[in-house]
Amino acid sequence: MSRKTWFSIRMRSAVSGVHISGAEGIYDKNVISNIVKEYTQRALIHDRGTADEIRLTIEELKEKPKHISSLPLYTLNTRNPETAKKAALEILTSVGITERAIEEAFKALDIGFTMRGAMLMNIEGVRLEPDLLRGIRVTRMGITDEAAKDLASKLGRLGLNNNTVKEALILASKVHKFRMVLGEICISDDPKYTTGYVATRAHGYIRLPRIKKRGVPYGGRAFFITGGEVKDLIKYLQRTPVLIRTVKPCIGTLKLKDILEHKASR
Ligand code: PML
Repeated sequence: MSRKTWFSIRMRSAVSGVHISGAEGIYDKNVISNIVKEYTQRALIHDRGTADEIRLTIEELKEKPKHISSLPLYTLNTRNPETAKKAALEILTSVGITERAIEEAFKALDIGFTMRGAMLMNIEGVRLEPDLLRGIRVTRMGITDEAAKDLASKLGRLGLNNNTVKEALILASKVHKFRMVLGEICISDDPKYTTGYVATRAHGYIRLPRIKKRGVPYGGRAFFITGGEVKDLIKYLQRTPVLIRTVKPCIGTLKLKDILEHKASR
């Protein structure tokens, strides 16, 4: 029996050199042309503008994707950037990340431009990625068709069945499968999208509405890491193909105390 061939399809679009949208997934060969059409449309009709440059990469995977489950998803009812930051501090310090590191991450995310990839920080806030301007871009992740249906239905019940939430959850689920990663904070660079998230393996993916003010055109991601070889982590984030096959619960709004008391079982 021949082995199934998977393709990683990645899209990045820009207007006048400024990034406006991106998408990626792992797909069967038969659907490549449909996905190319879908991603191209997405770049052309993005509400941040019509792309004048669309880069598509279609690459056969030489390695069989690892199957993983998604992080469970929750939403906190944070009312403004201050309460969102306070929640992020409480959640991330509860897994051993220092306040200093979290403050450093918030400062770097508010510096006024968006890096192409994520920052890697140790739990004291020291940056560890080799290129401090580009960061580390997580790639080669996707979701099986069956899990995608399940995720769409779970998110649909919460009114959250959109590409932004799905793709961020898939990315975070890949990242947190690697034991060196203790936590993550993410703020969208879309000026109209004000919900960010923090994630840990212990708590899951926790959405933080109103983490930034409307109109702010930058954001980014920071991964807090501990122990192990940074180069192994970078190789995993950039090159190891991962497919979500099981979808953990997606729950509506919870209180911070519920999140802190109830750690996810993975
Ligand atoms: C991004 O642009 O990749 C960040 C998306 C954050 C999504 C947060 C959410 O609504 O769950």
